[in-house]
Amino acid sequence: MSVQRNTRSHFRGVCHVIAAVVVVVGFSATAQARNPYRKNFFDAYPSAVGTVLNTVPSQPNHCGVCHFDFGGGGMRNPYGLAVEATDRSEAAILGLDGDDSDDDGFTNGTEISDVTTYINTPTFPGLTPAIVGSVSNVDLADIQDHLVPSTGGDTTPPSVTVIVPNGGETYVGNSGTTVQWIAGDASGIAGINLYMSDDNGVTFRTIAKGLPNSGSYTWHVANRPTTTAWFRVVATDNAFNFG
Ligand SMILES: [Ca+2]
Ligand SMILES: [Ca+2]
Repeated sequence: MSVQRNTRSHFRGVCHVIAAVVVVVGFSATAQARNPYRKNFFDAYPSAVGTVLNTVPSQPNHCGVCHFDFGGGGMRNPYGLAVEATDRSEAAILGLDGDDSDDDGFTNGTEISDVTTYINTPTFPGLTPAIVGSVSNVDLADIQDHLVPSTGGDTTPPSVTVIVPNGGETYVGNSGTTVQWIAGDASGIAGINLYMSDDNGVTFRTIAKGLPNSGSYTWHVANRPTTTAWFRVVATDNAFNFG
């Protein structure tokens, strides 16, 4: 199929995240073992008590500071892994204050307790827009504005340039091809979503979501012959603007 240059900049896609239902055997024993560490966290950061880190409408008194499953148990997020590697005492938790466990550019302490600089404090020290799709047993709307600190000053969408394909290419179905883009933003790029249309831009299908801004991706082209295909790259910045 041939691919036309996509010059549209507005965002059409809607995030659909399918939350996995995880059955945890022996949950009550896990919960009992977990409570002291949860208490240690809020003793270390008393300003976080009563905030989104403590409780959200869809999962009151959740365990989402450390676990992808907000109900508790299962795989830890990057901050949870860092806590797990210590003795999980209040002092040990405070010892992680200067680390950036989730690698979003802000230290754990800044995310949890800097209420003067940012408008959405606290943010989750173990979650970023790129990995928030891994959470379960919570309504994403409860937490999506609390992933990365924001000053609220950036209303400018990211700049995105599609490099390959940029028009006229022919791809063979059921084979892999490398697509490339360049995206940038003053607040930093939180994630990249890729879409394609095989009906001249009327509807778009998702190719991939939540990719790092690496500039390239191997797209396995579906075997749906068309001469009116479009390729779209959507970047999200850390202030939640789309471009
Ligand atoms: Ca961080
Ligand atoms: Ca974060």
